[in-house]
Amino acid sequence: MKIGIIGLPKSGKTTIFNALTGSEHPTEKYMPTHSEAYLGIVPVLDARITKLTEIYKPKKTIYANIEYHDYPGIFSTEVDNPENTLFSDIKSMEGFALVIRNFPDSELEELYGNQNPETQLSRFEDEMIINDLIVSERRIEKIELGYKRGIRTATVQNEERVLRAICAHLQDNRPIRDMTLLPEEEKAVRGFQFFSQKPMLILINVSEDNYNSQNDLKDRLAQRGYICEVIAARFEDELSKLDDEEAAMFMEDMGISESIKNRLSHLCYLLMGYLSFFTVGEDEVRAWTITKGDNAVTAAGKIHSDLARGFIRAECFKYDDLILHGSEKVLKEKGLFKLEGKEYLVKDGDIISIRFNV
Ligand SMILES: Nc1nc2c(ncn2[C@@H]2O[C@H](COP(=O)(O)OP(=O)(O)OP(=O)(O)O)[C@@H](O)[C@H]2O)c(=O)[nH]1
Ligand SMILES: [Mg+2]
Repeated sequence: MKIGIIGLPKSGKTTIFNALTGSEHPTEKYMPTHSEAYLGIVPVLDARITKLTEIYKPKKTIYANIEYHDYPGIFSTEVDNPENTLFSDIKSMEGFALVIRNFPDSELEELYGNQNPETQLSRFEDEMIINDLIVSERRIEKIELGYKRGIRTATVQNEERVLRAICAHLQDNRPIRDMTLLPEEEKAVRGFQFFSQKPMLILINVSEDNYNSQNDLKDRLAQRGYICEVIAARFEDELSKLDDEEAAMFMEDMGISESIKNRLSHLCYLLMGYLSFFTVGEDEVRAWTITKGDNAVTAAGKIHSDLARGFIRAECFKYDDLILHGSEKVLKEKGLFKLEGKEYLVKDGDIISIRFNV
């Protein structure tokens, strides 16, 4: 899963990235923003995989992971050229974590303005919307030029229709992610990788002192449909450099239940509507990521395209049942070991083995 950490300049993106990845990129206040994104791969430490490793004692354990890309501060002045390379890189992300500065710092406020969190969010949403609008309007103009030259296929007409609906929605100042697009409509415009179509979670970066006083803001954002998390970034960065025992002590003081790594992993799965299924055996215990609503063939295809092509059945049992009853043998006796067909919708925590023939 690829998540882009984005936000206005000096909102604390790199501080959060360092806390997530254990890296030590500079976060100097007066330094010009970095020109390239930092990339970090963070394993999703699913406790179920750890438990399955104890049970199966495989040669290899493979956790899922999240690729975080920490971008330089963007949308700082005006709309950039939509074809700018940084933008196209950002557009290749599956989802965004938008960092909002809500810690007091008079120097940063003087340099970058003292905008309240909701103003920062609107500013970001507006910039995304304008950008998407420019891209869709340009494409419509090109399509119209094509019509004049006699290029009028059903595919292009369909694309134009969807783009016009998108433009109307954007002109209403609403992000595309709020639109309900049919699968074929979504497919017609997928190539544009619109900013405002991507799922976006909000990270409110606060000082340690204000960590526990953000409930009103959280509620207001939740009412608007955002998933958000309060983060005392500098504190979390310091925590991530401590050993587990020491970190646990400080976390308890602050009322932080889990490491920032784990909290964000949960939120990213929730944001993207992803779930995990597992494969187990002597060789390997492994977590796989799919989208809620994916069927057994799609899940098989994640493992290998041959498994999807030659799919016969999925042998399937549930992680929770395995833990409850102790062994695959008991599950079989109790009828909790199922053979599922192509249309079976894979659930979070399913343990699957694909029968196939190619
Ligand atoms: N007090 C306080 N300062 C913070 C916090 N997070 C970041 N800062 C400070 O804000 C400044 C910028 O932090 P960065 O993490 O580099 O911010 P950024 O968003 O990556 O900045 P750019 O990439 O340049 O846009 C630094 O001086 C940090 O020390 C925080 O949680 N509390
Ligand atoms: Mg940065």
